[in-house]
Amino acid sequence: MNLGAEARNTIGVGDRTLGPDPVLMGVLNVTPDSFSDGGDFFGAQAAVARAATMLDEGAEILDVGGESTRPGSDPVSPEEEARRVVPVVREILAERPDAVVSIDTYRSETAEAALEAGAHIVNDVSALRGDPRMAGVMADARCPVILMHMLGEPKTMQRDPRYADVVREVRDFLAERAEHAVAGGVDPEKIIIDPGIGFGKTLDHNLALLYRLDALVELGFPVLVGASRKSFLGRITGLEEARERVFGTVAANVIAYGRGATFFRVHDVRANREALAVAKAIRRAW
Ligand code: PMM
Repeated sequence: MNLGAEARNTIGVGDRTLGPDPVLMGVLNVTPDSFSDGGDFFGAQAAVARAATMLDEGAEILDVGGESTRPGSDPVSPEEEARRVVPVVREILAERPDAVVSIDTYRSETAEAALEAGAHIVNDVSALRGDPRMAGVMADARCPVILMHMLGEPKTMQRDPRYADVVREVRDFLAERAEHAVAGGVDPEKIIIDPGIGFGKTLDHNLALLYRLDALVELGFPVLVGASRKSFLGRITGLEEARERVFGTVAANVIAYGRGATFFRVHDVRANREALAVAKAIRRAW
């Protein structure tokens, strides 16, 4: 699907427009087992404090997730997921009414509950495959939706992932999922696409996708990249501790921006904001 002759790099959220300048989405995992913040922010109060810090550091979106999708992780029940995220969404918006909140879920019930609590965007790592009701919920809510590529499922996705041509397959998948969303009533102008760094991909697959991100941009949807602290960066730098992978994250995001990405899902907001501000200034000067 190619909906516009030009690459699009903005998205409307209510009466606001996000992009074309780099937009940082701060990660707020409300889980006891998420790989990179290790449960530090489990509990609504700690999560809200972390959200405020990320907003102050320059995050434009907060991505609230209640189920870890790290490789090898097990799903939680829908009830438990909603119990974790809904109070956090509500509390963030009570304290910071101008915040833009996305909900990281593939379940329509969780998405509905979070939207009801004030969330603005749905971040669906299954690209509407996880729940047949999701497209309809998105269409009714008229909210932006992030469609991410994943090969397999979190429990097993890192067991020998294979592609004949990873860039072409990820691009074709995202084009097909966008068509599915639009057929289900989702406004094409509300779709963001994401190559799903680390989701059923080897180191080489991740590198190819970051380097050839322009092939996704050509589909005509804004592109989000979630490279932050991921294990492929540890493979390159030798850093086993996820929280130490900040410099590698920044490098990946600056390259991705140069290749046309607009949205960056990150844990370390300030480092990425400063680096992307410099990258933006250089692009403008050219
Ligand atoms: N990565 C994770 C979770 N959700 N959502 C999108 N759209 N893109 C991603 O790359 C992505 C995501 C896993 O990382 P985490 O455990 O650090 O949140």
